[in-house]
Amino acid sequence: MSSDAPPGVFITFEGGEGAGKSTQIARLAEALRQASGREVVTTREPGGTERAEELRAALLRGVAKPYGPFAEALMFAAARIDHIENLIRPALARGAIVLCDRFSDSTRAYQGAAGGLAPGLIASLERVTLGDLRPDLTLILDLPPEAGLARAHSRGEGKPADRFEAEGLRFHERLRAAFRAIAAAEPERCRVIDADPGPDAVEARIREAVSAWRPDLLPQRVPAPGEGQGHAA
Ligand code: T5A
Repeated sequence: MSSDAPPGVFITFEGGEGAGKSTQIARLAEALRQASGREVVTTREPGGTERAEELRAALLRGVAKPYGPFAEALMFAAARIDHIENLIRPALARGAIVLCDRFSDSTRAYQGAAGGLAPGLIASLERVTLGDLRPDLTLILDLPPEAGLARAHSRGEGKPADRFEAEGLRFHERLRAAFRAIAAAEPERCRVIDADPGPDAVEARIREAVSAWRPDLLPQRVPAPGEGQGHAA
């Protein structure tokens, strides 16, 4: 970290397919820029750097699928290592707020809980890939998988489903349970956000969660005079 930079802040967004992460990251980034005046970097996994984006394209085409979940997890890890070293750590060292669309919890949920890799193996891989880096806050966007898949399909405009969207409903139900279990196991780091309502309502819930966590980054919204108060009889 440069001597006068504030400590960087690392926030990850997680959840099933089509949960609304990209939509909400853009909104939170704008709110944080305005409220804190700090540099806000938005990025995603797999991807975020040129080399990791190349791996992303291969992963979403299903190139690693025939090799099994362990090989697939290694390929996600390879993309993550490049992303951490070349984008995330430098941004945090500059004092930026980094908002990342998916991170290591996705490996736990997709390749671990839903893909069948043993938790010990996932934990070892996480240790060597992340080193001492951990998200400061993880927002888990939670909604029934049918709703998320319908959103992802409607946005796809006739494009075929990618490697993971094409998995059956049971797979997506296991994912949802896995993300909820991660939140229950690490309540200090994780907040579950109901992602079922419209984008404005979800945004309000996310702002509330971030404000409660770090009011210095995003102050609580001051209610207008009379707003939220009951009427006198
Ligand atoms: N993966 C990833 C692993 O298996 N292991 C790993 O370690 C990692 C890092 C990435 C895939 O890789 C897997 C998981 C994924 O399958 P992706 O395309 O990035 O692929 O997949 P998603 O992260 O699921 O991205 P999506 O774009 O599909 O979903 P988002 O970002 O959650 O949703 P968003 O914001 O794009 O919204 C989807 C549609 O819904 C609308 C939007 O306008 C959009 O059309 N929408 C809403 N509609 C109604 N109400 C709301 N509240 C809405 N919010 C958004």
